[in-house]
Amino acid sequence: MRTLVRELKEKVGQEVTLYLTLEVLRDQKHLQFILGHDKSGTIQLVIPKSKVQNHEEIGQLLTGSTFIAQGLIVEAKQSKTFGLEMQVERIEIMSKSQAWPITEESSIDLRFDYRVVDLKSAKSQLMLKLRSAFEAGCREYLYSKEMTEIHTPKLMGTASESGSQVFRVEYFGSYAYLAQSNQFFKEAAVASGLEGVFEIAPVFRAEASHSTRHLTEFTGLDVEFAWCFEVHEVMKLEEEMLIHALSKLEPFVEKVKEIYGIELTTKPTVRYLSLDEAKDILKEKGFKLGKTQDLPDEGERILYEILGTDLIFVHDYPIAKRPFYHMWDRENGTTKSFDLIFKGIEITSGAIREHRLDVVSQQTLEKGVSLESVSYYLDNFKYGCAPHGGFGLGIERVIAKLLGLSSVKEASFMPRDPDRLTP
Ligand code: AMO
Repeated sequence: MRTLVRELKEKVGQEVTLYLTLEVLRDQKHLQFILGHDKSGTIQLVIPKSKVQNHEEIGQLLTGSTFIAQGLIVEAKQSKTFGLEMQVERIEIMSKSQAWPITEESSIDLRFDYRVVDLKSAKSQLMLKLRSAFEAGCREYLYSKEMTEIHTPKLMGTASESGSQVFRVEYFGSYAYLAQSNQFFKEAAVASGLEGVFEIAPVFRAEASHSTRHLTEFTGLDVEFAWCFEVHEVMKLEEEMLIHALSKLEPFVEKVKEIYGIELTTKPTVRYLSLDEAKDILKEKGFKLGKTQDLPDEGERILYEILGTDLIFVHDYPIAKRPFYHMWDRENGTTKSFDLIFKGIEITSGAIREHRLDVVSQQTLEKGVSLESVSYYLDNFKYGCAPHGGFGLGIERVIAKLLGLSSVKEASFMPRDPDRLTP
């Protein structure tokens, strides 16, 4: 029966079986020392050559090799693995690793070429676990709001948001498009009568960008819910979701400090600003933006530098900068929309949507989009749809900022960018 490393404190004086991966091996005249780990911790093994027949084969093992070890757990004050070690009686080798082609110091490109090895590093392991816990925290909050998780198609007959940034793939003698957003579908789910829905799924963007904030495939957390009327209701829900999810990362604080050398944000500070207010703050620092201008990436970063607030909700973007499906406020020339900036980078766009067929049709035309090209989307509103709003969040951007990663690519399991489709 398998014992986990974290259970060994209760096993002193007992024979146990461990399933391990080799970290380091030291081969001496009469003894071999191995540091091996499982998912729960690392333990030192001592192998007396006189007792273990296959010690020569063991001596050839390299980092990453996997094996099953049987032996006695004993106290050993000098052992760095919490004062315990195993006196090995038997080792059964499961797989022999070749020499690793990368180290933590290798270039980011080489590390991505060998992502399968890079994922074995303590940094990658922690990133993957933290990411999973963050998503679980968001899910937990959204379920508590009685929302339903949905899974929408990623193959589409037409481009989901706009003609650019879309991947076209061959589809039985014709073409299909990879979804750049689940906007149409999540609103269809609300129109169906589900009052709150969410999805955590891949989003495809054919952006020929080599920046540190863009992937061609990222993971979107999309939320949409009925019976909300003002953009503050949408922002509040997202704020609560993030505060809940980040608080759930508390158990990672120490490990993140040890492995990444940074303080993990589990209690973020929050601020709300209209876009005009944000521009005024930037103006004081000599960063001038016109009335209908958006915040450029640089502006987001500087705003964070000035305010020092983790989560900055910026609302009321001009009609000129927002799509036809947002609710417009014609009097002010703005939309009931927002962006959320986390530690200097946009992680979310959201809005109250226009649910009235005549109004959304008019806005579609004013944006120069033909009604025909969005006829399926407009069907959402032809047969009755409650007022609603929602947002889309990029998971990799959140994780990259939480861990101080150099690029969103490092927060992706196997990143996809204009130059990378493998491994
Ligand atoms: P938007 O296009 O702003 O909004 O996307 C939402 C969020 O997704 C993330 N994101 C990206 N992450 C990595 N690589 C990319 N290329 C990339 N592009 C976007 C960002 C961004 O804030 N339908 C709307 C959402 C809504 O209104 O509900 C939408 O897709 O974090």
